[in-house]
Amino acid sequence: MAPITPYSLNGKHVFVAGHRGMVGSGIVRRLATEGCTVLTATRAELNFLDQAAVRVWFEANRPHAVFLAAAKVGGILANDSFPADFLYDNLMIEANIIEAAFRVGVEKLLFLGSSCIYPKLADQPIVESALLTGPLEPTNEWYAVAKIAGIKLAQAYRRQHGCDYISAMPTNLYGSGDNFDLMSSHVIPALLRKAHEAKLSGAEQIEIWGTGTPRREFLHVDDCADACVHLMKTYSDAEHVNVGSGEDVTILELTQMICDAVSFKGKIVHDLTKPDGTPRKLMSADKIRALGWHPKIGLTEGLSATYAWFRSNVG
Ligand code: GFB
Repeated sequence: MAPITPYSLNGKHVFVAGHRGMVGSGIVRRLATEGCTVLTATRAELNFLDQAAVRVWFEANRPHAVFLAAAKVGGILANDSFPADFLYDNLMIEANIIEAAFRVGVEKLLFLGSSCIYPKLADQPIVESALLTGPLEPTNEWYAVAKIAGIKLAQAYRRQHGCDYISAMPTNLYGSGDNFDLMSSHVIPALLRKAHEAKLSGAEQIEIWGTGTPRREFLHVDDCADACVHLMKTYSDAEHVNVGSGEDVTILELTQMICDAVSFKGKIVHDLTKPDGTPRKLMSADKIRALGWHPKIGLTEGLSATYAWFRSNVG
């Protein structure tokens, strides 16, 4: 690993691309204590798919640092149903922002990817060097290919132009600001909503997708935001860094924890017409731990906090 090059955010203008999303809003909250000026742009103000507009925005605002948290995201069904959107939108967003950042001399940029970049059957826990060693999980290969391209863009600008661009690969994230729409969401918001609505209506059961046997690793968005700021300040190298808790649960175990958080006591049944996705994707947390970071919010605590947020803001 290259020697650490500390990068201070104090006094800097820091652009959070995607500040209305779950991760972007978490990063904005986390930056409040860093002494920096946070720059944001709503979709109405700046369309990241529009290369010319992105260049104009960067020339006008000239940020020192960029968190690239803007992306088209969704759960397993959304990924499987809209492959063109997931590939095209994510390629354009990252290419436009990275090139515009280079043109105005951004000092440091952190690109956010996803654990689905790894081969479907990678050895577990998955180490960073497993990238591009095997075929991808078919339900989300389009999104994965776009995110792999983002990592490679950051590496290419580092190699050709000496840019200090780094990449973080978070595991499955959840928390305040999540998407609770049942067709497009990830598993945690979907099951929180299903259990909540079943409790309110007095239903005897909730339905989960698939067999419940896949294993997933989860991280609260506030931990992810903290990790991103930590990496921005302390990491400077070409290889991406896994951002996870280092622990996973089966979807059935997760469902039981969610039923407990919601106090829903009914049965769990399965919709086997829906996909399971990859059987397991537990990432190795060794690298980020060696960089001095570890998560602070356990899954039980995080699920309760997310349920409280859902009840105040959505349900
Ligand atoms: O969170 P999720 O949609 O994403 O699904 P992936 C995780 C697991 O939960 C799958 C099961 O095995 C689902 O079949 N599951 C059970 C449910 N019930 C439900 C439900 O009601 N809704 C949902 N959504 N799932 C995504 C990728 O994969 O993970 C993206 O498609 C991205 O590219 C993201 O990487 C983090 O973990 O399977």
